[in-house]
Amino acid sequence: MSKVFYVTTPIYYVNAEPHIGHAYTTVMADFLARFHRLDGYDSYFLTGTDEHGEKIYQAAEKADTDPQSFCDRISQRFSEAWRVLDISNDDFIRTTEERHKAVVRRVLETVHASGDIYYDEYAGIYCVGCERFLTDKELVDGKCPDHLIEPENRREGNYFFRMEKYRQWLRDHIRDNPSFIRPEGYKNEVLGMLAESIGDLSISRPKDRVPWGIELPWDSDHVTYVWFDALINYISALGFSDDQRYTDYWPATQHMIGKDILKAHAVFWPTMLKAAGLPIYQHLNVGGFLMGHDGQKMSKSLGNVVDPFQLAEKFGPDAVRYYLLKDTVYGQDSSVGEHLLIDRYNADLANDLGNLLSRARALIGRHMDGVLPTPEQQAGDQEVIAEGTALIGRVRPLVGELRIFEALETVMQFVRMLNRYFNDEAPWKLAKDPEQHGRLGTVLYNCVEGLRIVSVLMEPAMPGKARQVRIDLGLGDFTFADIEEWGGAMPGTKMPAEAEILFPKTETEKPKQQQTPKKKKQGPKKEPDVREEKGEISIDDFFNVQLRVAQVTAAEKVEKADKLLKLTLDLGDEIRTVVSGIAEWYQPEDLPGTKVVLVANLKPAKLRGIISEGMILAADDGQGNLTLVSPAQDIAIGAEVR
Ligand code: ME8
Repeated sequence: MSKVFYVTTPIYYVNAEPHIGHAYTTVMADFLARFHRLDGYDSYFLTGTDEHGEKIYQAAEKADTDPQSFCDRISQRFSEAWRVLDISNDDFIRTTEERHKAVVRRVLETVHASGDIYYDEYAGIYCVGCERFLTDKELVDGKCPDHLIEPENRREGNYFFRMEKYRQWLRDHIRDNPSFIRPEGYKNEVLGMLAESIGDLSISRPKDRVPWGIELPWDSDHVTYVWFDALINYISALGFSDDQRYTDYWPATQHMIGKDILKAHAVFWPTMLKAAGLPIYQHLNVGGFLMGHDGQKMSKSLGNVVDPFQLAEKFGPDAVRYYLLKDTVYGQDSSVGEHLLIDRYNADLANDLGNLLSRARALIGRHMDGVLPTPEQQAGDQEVIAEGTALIGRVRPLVGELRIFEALETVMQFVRMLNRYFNDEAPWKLAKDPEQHGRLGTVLYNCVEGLRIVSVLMEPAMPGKARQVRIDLGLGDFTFADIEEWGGAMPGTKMPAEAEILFPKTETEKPKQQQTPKKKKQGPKKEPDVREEKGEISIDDFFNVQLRVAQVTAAEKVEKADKLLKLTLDLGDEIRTVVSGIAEWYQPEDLPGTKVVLVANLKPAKLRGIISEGMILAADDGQGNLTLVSPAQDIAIGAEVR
């Protein structure tokens, strides 16, 4: 196979549990791995855990356990986290594995033999969080800006790697290969670092100080850990150097990291590889930080972490993945929160994508016996067809430049276009006219075919739900090569009769309703609230009313009730019956197709023997005029009115 793609995440420290920052980088890498797989690449994806070093040794001591058992336990937590988030890594490397340690010793021997490693006494300021000596310039208010701790003064005998020797070579390489470090801001940051001396890199610790590392092949009193150990995982996992995977994948390497470990990956790692006589990686992709509600970087040491397991349990792995990819700009910092996830989920997934699927399914079930019809395309369909087939060509370069949210937005724009097409063509109206049966079939076919293309493009972001879309439509799996042309959904395909709602709507957590009255009863006597006297309600009371856009699909008179009409309403994800007192103003035949606003969470009531599930809103001027409230512009059925 000629097209090859190798993507890696950082290997995560096992001194604490996985959090959403780790999940972010891993989901991003998984997106790319899956995207390239679907695009015909031989794609290989590596993640793993970084298990040696002082802080892990200390964490194990604190947990009153031996370091290896401690590492085993936390490393397992990372593997589990990635299963929960549907991460498709091909390998999981641990730095305490023998296959890794053997490669570290070999690389050390090579660089030592070439004279690029020497022994010296070193005195400097050391951050255990970063596991490296810092320079005074890196401090902010005397503290490490990433870990907010004061570094320690240290003096000890270390082995050093002659990193400075390779500075000029690295500068030239970065200048000659403008996309080596991306996005560009980080490239400039690294060039800034390289404009002055970078010094040599301390790569070992005396074993009597920290025993938890890999013994140096030529001096058993010293161990190496963290950078000279950890970075080598990217090649040890490929079976460096005689394994075919190393030969195949290493030249196509893309590292995904967070900006906190930029220097290690952009300066230490390429110079180490160069000194070992090895080719360097292709791209270093640098992500920004996810910040907590407090606006601070989420990190173990700051204690403001969000648990990716909990989010996935609540909203499903696909919603979490989609949110992380769609609501962040790669390379920049972003604030994350559950309410933002819910907004994104409801807008893109429940309203736009989920609704279209359930509406198309409902009509095919009702009018086509659940069988995908044969289309007879017309001029009016060409826009949708052209857009659908152009999509992969638009998305591919965006992903290539790591503009992931734009790539997903491009797909969502097409979903919205399909929704507009559905509304404009009004297949529920076509269904009423037997002569329009062919046209109805064409419109429904185009919606299904559009959804097929969307599902394939969404698969790297939401592997589970994307496949579910196709299962619900009776379709199988496809690659990107299968979505370059319109027509991959085979007419005659039978849809399953039953399907669960793809993205059930989810509500933002609101304060509990009964709290306010309770407080009033128990609290001391006070002046009546003026707003209560005026009949005002709190914002929470208002938020408790669920208003949604619905479309009337059928209307009829209620027997022996002059004022009542029985309406059938489509909310996208469900069909409701509502009895409404509008017969004086509306004829039943005028109503189908009209969009109305439904009070959706009203207790059902029996009116003339009919269960009415909600109320629709109408404006009444008190002078005999009444008009239904409709959205001013077209909007998807099911949309929330707020
Ligand atoms: O640095 N926002 O491991 P680590 C976004 N073992 N990404 C975040 C993040 C946040 N708030 N917090 C962490 C190490 N990350 C070393 C790496 S590689 C040879 C050795 C992500 O457990 C981000 O990708 O501290 C960051 O670079 C990585 O986790 C650091 O993970």
